[in-house]
Amino acid sequence: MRVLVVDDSRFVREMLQAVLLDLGYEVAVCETAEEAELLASGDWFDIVLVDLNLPGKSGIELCWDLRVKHPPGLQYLVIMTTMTQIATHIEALDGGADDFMPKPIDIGLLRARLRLGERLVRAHKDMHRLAMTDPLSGVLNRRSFFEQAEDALRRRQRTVESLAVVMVDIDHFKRVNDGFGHDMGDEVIRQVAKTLQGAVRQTDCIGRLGGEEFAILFSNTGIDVVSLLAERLRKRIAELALRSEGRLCPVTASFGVSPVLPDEDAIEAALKRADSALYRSKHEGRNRVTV
Ligand code: GH3
Ligand code: MG
Ligand code: MG
Ligand code: MG
Repeated sequence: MRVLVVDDSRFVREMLQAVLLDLGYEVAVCETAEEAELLASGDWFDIVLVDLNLPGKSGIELCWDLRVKHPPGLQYLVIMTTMTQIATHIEALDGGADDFMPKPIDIGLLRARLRLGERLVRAHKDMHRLAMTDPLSGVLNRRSFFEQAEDALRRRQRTVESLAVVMVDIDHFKRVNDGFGHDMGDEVIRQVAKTLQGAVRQTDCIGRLGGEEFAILFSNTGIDVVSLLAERLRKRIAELALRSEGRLCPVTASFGVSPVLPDEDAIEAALKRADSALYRSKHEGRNRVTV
């Protein structure tokens, strides 16, 4: 867990930093809301401890801005203040803080707040992961594949970074279901997904777009290399040798590959081209890669 401390008092910063490091947190400290926003724009912080009175933008305004600008994750934001009026506490909570902590800081109370923050952040991360993942195969579901692809396209530096998509469709999958049963069909989907996942980098995203159909977005990889990778994946899938009650269940998949062109800011057109290439793979006899 990463914690950010924002306080214009050097004493408070140093004290909190020492306590938090001692508790095993990764810690960053700064003096102003403006510095905090700069840090938060480059790094993710799970818990932010913010002094109410800061020079310039106030602690409450900072909480609000952190909330608005970093919507998908959950940050546990705590306002620290010497003010004891209920009205200040209400203002802090309504302004985007999750909690407040009286100053001078009581270490026992701080630790309890941190435990609460960790519980909330963990629960949110678990939910987020569940919402993103296809439960059968463990890869991204259709919605989050498109979301992540969109992010990757937005982030890319068009002049230097090449992106490419690969569509994968299991061949004659109906025969698997019909000949070996639906459970074996599910197992084939899982094994194919595992094979795909085992052979690509963390930065590439894999999604299950439909029944027995997957898409992979390769970042920073030229089309020639992606074609070779697809060929390697094709081979690995054909070599799976899955058995059901002693009977060998043949599994192959067809692939279609397309670059994402430098002027494209959405992934749909590239997926469509990859799908046409996949269609040619099917047409020409399946178990092959077409670019
Ligand atoms: P082709 O080589 O042309 O792709 O033939 P195919 O039989 O794989 O093609 P088709 O798309 O017609 O069939 C896909 C089948 O996948 C139909 C559907 O019943 C089955 N299916 C879809 N989702 C699941 C799933 O989650 N589990 C299982 N076991 N079967 C599924
Ligand atoms: Mg202050
Ligand atoms: Mg199929
Ligand atoms: Mg299909």
